[in-house]
Amino acid sequence: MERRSFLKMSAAMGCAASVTGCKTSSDDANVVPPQPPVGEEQITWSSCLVNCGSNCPVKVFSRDGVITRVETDHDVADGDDVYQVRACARGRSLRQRTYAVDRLKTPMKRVGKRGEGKFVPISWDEAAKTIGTKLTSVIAEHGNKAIFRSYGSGAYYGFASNACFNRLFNLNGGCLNAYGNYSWAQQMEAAKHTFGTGSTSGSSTVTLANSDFLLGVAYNPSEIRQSGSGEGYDYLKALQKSNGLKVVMIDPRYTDSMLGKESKWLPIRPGTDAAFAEAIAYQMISSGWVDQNSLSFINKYAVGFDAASITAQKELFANSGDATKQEYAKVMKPEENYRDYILSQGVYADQPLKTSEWAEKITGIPAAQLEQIATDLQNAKAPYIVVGAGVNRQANGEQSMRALYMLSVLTGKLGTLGASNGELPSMSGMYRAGIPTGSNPVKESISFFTWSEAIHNGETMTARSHGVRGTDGLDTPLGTNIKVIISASDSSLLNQHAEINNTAKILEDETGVELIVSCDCWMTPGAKFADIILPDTSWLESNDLVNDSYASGALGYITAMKSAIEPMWDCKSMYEASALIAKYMGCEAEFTEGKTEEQWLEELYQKTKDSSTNLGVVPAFPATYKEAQEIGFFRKNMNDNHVALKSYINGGKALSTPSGKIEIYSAELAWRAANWDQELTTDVKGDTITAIPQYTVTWDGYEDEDTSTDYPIQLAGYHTKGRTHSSYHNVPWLREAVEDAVWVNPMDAAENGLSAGDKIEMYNERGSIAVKVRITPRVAPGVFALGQGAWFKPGNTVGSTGHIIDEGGAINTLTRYQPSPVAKGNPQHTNRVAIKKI
Ligand SMILES: Nc1nc2c(c(=O)[nH]1)N[C@H]1C(S)=C(S)[C@@H](COP(=O)(O)OP(=O)(O)OC[C@H]3O[C@@H](n4cnc5c(=O)[nH]c(N)nc54)[C@H](O)[C@@H]3O)O[C@H]1N2
Ligand SMILES: Nc1nc2c(c(=O)[nH]1)N[C@H]1C(S)=C(S)[C@@H](COP(=O)(O)OP(=O)(O)OC[C@H]3O[C@@H](n4cnc5c(=O)[nH]c(N)nc54)[C@H](O)[C@@H]3O)O[C@H]1N2
Ligand code: SF4
Ligand SMILES: [Mo]
Repeated sequence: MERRSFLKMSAAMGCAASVTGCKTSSDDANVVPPQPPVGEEQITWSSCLVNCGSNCPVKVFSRDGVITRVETDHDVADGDDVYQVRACARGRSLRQRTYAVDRLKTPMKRVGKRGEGKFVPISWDEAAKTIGTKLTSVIAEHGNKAIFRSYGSGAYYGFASNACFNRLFNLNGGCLNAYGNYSWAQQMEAAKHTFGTGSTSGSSTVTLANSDFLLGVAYNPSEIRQSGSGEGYDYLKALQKSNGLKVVMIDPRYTDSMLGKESKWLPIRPGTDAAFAEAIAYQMISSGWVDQNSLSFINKYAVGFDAASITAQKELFANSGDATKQEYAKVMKPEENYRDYILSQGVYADQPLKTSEWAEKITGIPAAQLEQIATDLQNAKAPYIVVGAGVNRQANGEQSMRALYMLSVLTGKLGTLGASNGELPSMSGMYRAGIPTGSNPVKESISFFTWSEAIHNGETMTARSHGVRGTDGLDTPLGTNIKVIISASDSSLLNQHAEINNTAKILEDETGVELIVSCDCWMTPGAKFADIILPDTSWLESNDLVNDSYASGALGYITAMKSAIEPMWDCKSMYEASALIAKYMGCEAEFTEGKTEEQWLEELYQKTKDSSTNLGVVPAFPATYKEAQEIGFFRKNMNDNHVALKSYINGGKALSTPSGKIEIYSAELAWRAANWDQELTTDVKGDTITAIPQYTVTWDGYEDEDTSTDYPIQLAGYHTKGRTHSSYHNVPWLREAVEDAVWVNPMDAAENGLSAGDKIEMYNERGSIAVKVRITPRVAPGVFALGQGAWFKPGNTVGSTGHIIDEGGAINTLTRYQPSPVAKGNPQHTNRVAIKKI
């Protein structure tokens, strides 16, 4: 029997035997390939396409159609220009992931209740027909806004990516758009309203070598950019090249970005970064340093430091002839300026002084240390300030990010080589042509985070209430609820979205979403909520063309992926799946343009090859895609040397803010504050919008007295080395290498009678999880820290607040669905919990 038919048959038998479909446990040992490999060894190139920002190439060894091992790139010697792109432990575990026991093997349809996880195998034809027919009827009845493709960052590069579904939708009138993202929602708004940028325009990491002071807030490139050539590598190289660089890191956890590389680690209480920034600003302003040293810079390049600058800008807007700016002018209040706020004078006279003693009580950082940072910033010739996205995933993270960005402005050193403005480092990459998606005729767009609410409230959601974009006015509702969700390479359907128990309830209700499709490779917690499951081919079974990703550091690259093995079982690529559905929507010919996958790849390769960005790649691109696959991997140093705001400060190019300047005072935010809903009940305490950045006491924050008695512990989330989000959770090697245990400071362990390895229930009003304890001084006292992304796995026990205990330990069982004030983004790092030994 041919190997492919053997696999197909064993899959069909396995699935048909029980109505529950294929095995779903993520803990079991993995399936060993059913035949011992014998033939000649083949080496092919593939790539790890998770959303970690790197897309590392991997070398796949196979014999007789069976993958035998996976290695990293080590094909060149490490030099200054080109060097190895070493995959991390995750990429190197791809064999286990490919042969995982919970691989989806055939299309399936649900037979039990939603979420119960009972499925039976069906044919691709039946699956495609069901989906195509439903899409057509929902579009006819509710319009295209009722169709939604959820986030899906699990495998989003390449030709056969979930962009194929967008192409399908756009050929049929489009779908509901989403703006923002789970990564950077709040900081993108903060950067837009400060620098007119998207939050990734900081100075290139390589320029850090020219700095004399690094202030890294929640900055953790060593763990979140683990590629051997990514941002983490650039960070290490810059530290090595630098001369006398002082490194101060602010994080509740002692991360791998420190481990001796830092001059100082100052553990901070989660969500208090704005207070941290304000105390430093207070020192710099009240001491007269700003007046003597940077005031002329601030007056020239920024608006909002004092009342006079706001009055002048107000006047300019009022006389601009631009209707929007004239509206802004009406709500601008010069008395609400930064200097008065920081010094607690004028309209802010009733506020406590923002001294370092004040901030010490809030942040947990000693007053003397805060003062030292102010002094270091003042003395630095080129202060490199960088704020990681951990801060933006906090309640009112917009305020915290803006408050921190201010420090770079106060130094007056922006535009200098070695200095940076707090944004994430800018990075460029090589160009890669992808499948054309066409344009979406639907104009309306919701915040990515509010999709779960749009299932029942889409009809009434507006710009004023939910930040809906693309409608006619502030109070024009979106007008439609979401009726179909295509969740492709996506776990935000459940595991990665906030408040899992709430999301599950919304999804279980079949009167809400009428069709949920999951296109994945594994039986994930979210896939269990699907009505139809489409099994995708995994990367090692795919031919594709991908580039580096958004944080791959100074090196750019292209991988011409070649499948090491035939697609297993009855898996089909997202391209094939979309094309089949297109057939049932009457647009197959338009979808495929009559081309095979091979022809598409050849065409996209030619476009990629001819792009001017890609000139000088090593080795040179060969003539055809097929030849490129034989070489596999191409690299080029992009020579990044961006200096934040240089073109504005040294080149006179106006910023994209309404004033064209750095906005300490944002008139647009003043307008939003006046016009958007800001119902500040105790429940959403602190979710304010203000024209200048301000520290607020938020719900579930350190100073939130309403929840601190019942839930005394602040739980900080973070992105763990053992996974990329939920991806790779089902790889036993990685579960061993990076244990899913909650970090507890020895002082808290003693206070709560906890020993290493204890199992505890962590709970709040939203849910309960069971998790192991790891005792370590690497976390701030009073703060517990848990890596996000573990798979939700409800057990049989009811927890302390009436919810079934999640034995999987998914942090989103505890997080809250509470869109942030400006971005309507995800404050998933803000959590308060209580604990109980199990
Ligand atoms: N509490 C908390 N929640 C968070 C975060 C947090 O910090 N804390 N972080 C947020 C952030 S920044 C992000 S970006 C999101 C990420 O959320 P997601 O975009 O959902 O990312 P993943 O969890 O990696 O899920 C990707 C899915 O793709 C599937 N997949 C992988 N490879 C393939 C493939 O080849 N084909 C197909 N069809 N599927 C594939 C995986 O099995 C997985 O189900 O999570 C957010 N959620
Ligand atoms: N290994 C690994 N790498 C990844 C990912 C992954 O899941 N695993 N995900 C990728 C994706 S999509 C993204 S968006 C990025 C995310 O990258 P980041 O957003 O930078 O990652 P986080 O771990 O959420 O946050 C960074 C640090 O912030 C700290 N932190 C949390 N709350 C606070 C706070 O209130 N104040 C301060 N000062 N620090 C705080 C955390 O302890 C952590 O060390 O990582 C990418 N890379
Ligand atoms: S997870 Fe990221 S760093 Fe690790 S191999 Fe994959 S792309 Fe590279
Ligand atoms: Mo992300």
